[in-house]
Amino acid sequence: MASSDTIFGRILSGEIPCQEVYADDLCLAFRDVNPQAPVHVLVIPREPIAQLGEATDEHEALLGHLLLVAAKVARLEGLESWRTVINSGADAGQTVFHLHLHVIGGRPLAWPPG
Ligand code: IU
Repeated sequence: MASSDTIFGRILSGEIPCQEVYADDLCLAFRDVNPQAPVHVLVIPREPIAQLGEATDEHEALLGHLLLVAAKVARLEGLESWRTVINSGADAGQTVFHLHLHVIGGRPLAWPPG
């Protein structure tokens, strides 16, 4: 499936609404519909990259930007500690094949994840 055909592509096009937290020319951040913590925000690039494992050298600046936006979202949400997770591939738990960074916080987080 092309990444632009995923539910996140439909959120980016405005076809499906979301609870937006932050947006700029390169990305969108919105609340996860099934939050795993008091704060659970997804940061997605507007460019439809299916998963981190498919990113290339030309995405270097974009990937750096997404990390900085994750930190910005954490600040906007008032988090001092948080976790950013990228699941790449089905066995890692990826279910939506449009690259996304989870920003999870607002409660103590255990390690390692399952
Ligand atoms: P994952 O890393 O691919 O497993 O994360 C996908 C996330 O997308 C997961 O936390 C879902 O709850 C979330 N999500 C969403 O926020 N809105 C949706 O319409 C769908 C999934 I489908």
